[in-house]
Amino acid sequence: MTLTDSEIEAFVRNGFVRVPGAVPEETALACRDELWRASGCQPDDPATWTRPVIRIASMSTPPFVAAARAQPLEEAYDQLVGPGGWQPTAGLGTFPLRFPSAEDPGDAGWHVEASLAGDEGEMRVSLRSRGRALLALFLFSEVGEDDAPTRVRVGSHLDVPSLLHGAGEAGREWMTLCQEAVPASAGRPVELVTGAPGDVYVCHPFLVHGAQPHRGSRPRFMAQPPVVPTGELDLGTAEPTPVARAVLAGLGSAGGVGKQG
Ligand SMILES: O=C(O)CCC(=O)C(=O)O
Repeated sequence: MTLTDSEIEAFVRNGFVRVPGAVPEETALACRDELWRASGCQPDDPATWTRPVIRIASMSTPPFVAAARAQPLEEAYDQLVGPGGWQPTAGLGTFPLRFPSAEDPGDAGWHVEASLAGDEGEMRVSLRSRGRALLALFLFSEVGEDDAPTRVRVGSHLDVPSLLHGAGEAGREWMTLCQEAVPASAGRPVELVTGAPGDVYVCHPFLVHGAQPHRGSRPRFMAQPPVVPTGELDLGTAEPTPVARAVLAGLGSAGGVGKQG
């Protein structure tokens, strides 16, 4: 298995676990090369890096399929969400590519990820995390402290469940939830998502995180796809998954919650 018991406990406590080399380096570098081509920029010509961030929606060519299906990750998902609790994907989505720039990228605020769409198409988040089992942060370039590593608030996933409790299956509108989750987690320590191509940070769906401007010299390439669940979190079972245990811990509840959440 990919994760040790103490790594699983750290995931429950901190809201994320790093899986070094989850994707083989040659696969991660093949992904990076494809992302360069998709960006329209040249790796060896900084004059072509004219924007602080370029977002690429999704990629499903063989290296991305291989990255999404990397065995250590699938094992980690089984350990955190439960076997059969998540859906395999044929590729990866949302790549924020960040380039050295004095310009504000305009998208570096703290937030939790949205999980589901409401009746009006608006983005929402629910206590049982309908639509999102996990957030995965895949590194496709070397990322040091100056290279716009994603910032994560350690333990902030524990601050979110009480904001969702009582909101029912439809949960809450994403932006208004973030407006409360961000101040609620402001005192949490911050860690940076640094590492090597092929490292993946597997995060709790409620982890508060944010981008930042790139102050270094090497562009930062990553993906931040959801891991999509097959159902909703079971918070009433005698054996909750690690993701559900963290939600219960956030609620201060050892014995589970009622069916409506
Ligand atoms: O680019 C990053 O470091 C994180 C981006 C992010 O959190 C987002 O776009 O939702």
